[in-house]
Amino acid sequence: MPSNCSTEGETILPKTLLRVLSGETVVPPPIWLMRQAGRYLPEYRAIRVKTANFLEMVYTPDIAVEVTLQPLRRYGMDAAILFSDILVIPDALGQRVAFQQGEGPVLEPLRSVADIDRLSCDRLHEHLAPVYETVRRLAKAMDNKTALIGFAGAPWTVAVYMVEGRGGTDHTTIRRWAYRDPAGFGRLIELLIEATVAYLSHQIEAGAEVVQLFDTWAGVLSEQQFHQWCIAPTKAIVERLRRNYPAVPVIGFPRSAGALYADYFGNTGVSAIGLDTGVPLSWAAKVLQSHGAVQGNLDNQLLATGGEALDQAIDRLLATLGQGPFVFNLGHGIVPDTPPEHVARLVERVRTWKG
Ligand code: 1CP
Repeated sequence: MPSNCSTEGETILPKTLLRVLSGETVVPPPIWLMRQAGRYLPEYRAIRVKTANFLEMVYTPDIAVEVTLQPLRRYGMDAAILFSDILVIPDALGQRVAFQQGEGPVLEPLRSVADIDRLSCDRLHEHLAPVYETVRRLAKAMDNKTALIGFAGAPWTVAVYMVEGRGGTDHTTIRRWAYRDPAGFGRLIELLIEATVAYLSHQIEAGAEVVQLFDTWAGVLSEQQFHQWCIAPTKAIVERLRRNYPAVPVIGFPRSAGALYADYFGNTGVSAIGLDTGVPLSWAAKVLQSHGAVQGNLDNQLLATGGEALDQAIDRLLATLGQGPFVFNLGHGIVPDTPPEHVARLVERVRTWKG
């Protein structure tokens, strides 16, 4: 439980991110950015070229700790996010995952219930031990202002990669499977719920103070499928985490869910919600912020572009959402050609906002 800890007459306030996630309004709001570690930073690229592949970075605690801390050194963000990937779960369940240089992930696609039944949680923690070690080291490295965020992909989004075999598809195979054989497909979602609860619980035990569930492909689902494959599994994960870790906030990010954002916030039990770039700000302030904290949603392409339009968008976001519990972030991850100076300018502008 984040609390005021008094030591020798000095009061240490809880970290701003934790205050906001518990429903408080903080001026200026805390800021961190999705993909704040990554290829837009020259110091990341310097390490990346020396490593055989991306997963080796993730499974080597020395490297994963270093790249997690790089954006904190440059910008002093209010949170660190564990350097890992949502696809370590299929990898740990026994499905082969590869990342080729300059390309996205490639997986051997699941196409039948028999394929699902070949996967198992048996070696999950053994496989993910290096990630837990990274979290333990990061927890020790945090100062008293910076929160440590752990994460996982939400079941639907992880299933998209497991069934489609790669990113960038129109999700035809998985959506048709889910319609044709909901019981069979549901076994994959059940397995992912199990694995995700186990994985996030270990991250929390290792020192993660907040967890985020990335449902990047939530927006391709129809209303009925959204309830079945996005809201219900998320609710199951949140309930099970809450039972053991009632004080650890969960941020949900059902990207591109449109008006279904309201159903998601009302039904999953998440503490806070990540907004994609398309969510209208005044609607979010009125409909979503009354449920709890909101996080987002500056356009990552505007951050890459910079200039006056960037400043104006930052100010508009602060003016509209900064009056309530708000975490400044992007609507999706930083793109690799973003000039690092633009990020510095953004952080400075948010930090000097007076409300
Ligand atoms: O080439 C490289 O250096 C690898 C690029 C990269 C990075 C830096 C990948 C491959 N993953 C990551 C790290 C990562 N992934 C983090 C680290 C923490 C941080 O934000 O700094 C996080 C939280 C993720 C989560 C992730 N991975 C998501 C959900 C969020 C989102 O961006 O939508 C998804 C969908 C992935 C899959 C993935 N991993 C990597 C790529 C290029 C992709 C996307 C594939 C696609 O669909 O095109």
